[in-house]
Amino acid sequence: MKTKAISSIFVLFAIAAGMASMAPDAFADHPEVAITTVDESVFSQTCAASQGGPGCYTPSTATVEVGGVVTMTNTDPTGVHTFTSGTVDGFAPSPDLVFDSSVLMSGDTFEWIPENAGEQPYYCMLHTWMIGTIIVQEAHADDNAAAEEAAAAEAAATLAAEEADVELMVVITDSAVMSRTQVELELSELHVNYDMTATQNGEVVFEETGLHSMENIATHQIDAVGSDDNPINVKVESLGIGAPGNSDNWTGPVGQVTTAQVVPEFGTIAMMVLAVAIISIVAVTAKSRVVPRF
Ligand SMILES: [Cu+2]
Repeated sequence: MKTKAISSIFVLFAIAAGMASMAPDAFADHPEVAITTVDESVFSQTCAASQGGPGCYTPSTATVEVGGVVTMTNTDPTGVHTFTSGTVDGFAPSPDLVFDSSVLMSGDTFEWIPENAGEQPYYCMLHTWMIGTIIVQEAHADDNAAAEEAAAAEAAATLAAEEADVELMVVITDSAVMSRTQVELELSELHVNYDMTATQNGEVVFEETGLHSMENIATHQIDAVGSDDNPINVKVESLGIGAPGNSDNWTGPVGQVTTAQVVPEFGTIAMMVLAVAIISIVAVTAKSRVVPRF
């Protein structure tokens, strides 16, 4: 449990450090920007932010001005990629039709000239773990007055986003299935990212970080069964709400902890097994009665 808390603090530091390093960049002069693909991202997902990587496009967050040129090049020698505007939920892409390079062979380039300021997400149609963001700013954002204005607008937007922040409710229920426990999380929001830990007698019986639930219900199997004497303690810690791997854009509470003590009732399957077992015992007892005793 202690380790968990410490690692969450590290995550917070990492996010804060990431934001700090991005801030000065956001107001620099970017009439044009070049984006490339990470080598071997065709078959390796290790570049993906959701896997702890730096992102499968370089840079994964690029900044450009309205009217500037974004040059997108497939520099990955091992295969084909696309730069397609829109978002990906898990493996389901939602193109927004702002731009689409279509399939780029290795070495091919596609250009896009943004017309409107704002954040433009994009992904690879062929490898949905490849996602990136282009931040389009009003031209002359390097001008001091404009930069201050932009900073003020961003601060206001951040405040508005915080005020509009969704509340997250997590309900933990469970049932014993054979010799395992099925924990069901009922989440008040879609696309919740979270860590889940379960301990029994102080021992960790389940620990997974960076989980994502697209639905309002998520189920997890724990290789242990709780009892009144030996309950399982389940802890769910929210990391934010949003598409996996895109933690910069996540909303909602970070570090909200929901705990539950799990002492499962027998699940349906366990009941059936128990019933069959009782019937067999009765049958065996009945049979053994017929066996003549000497
Ligand atoms: Cu790709």
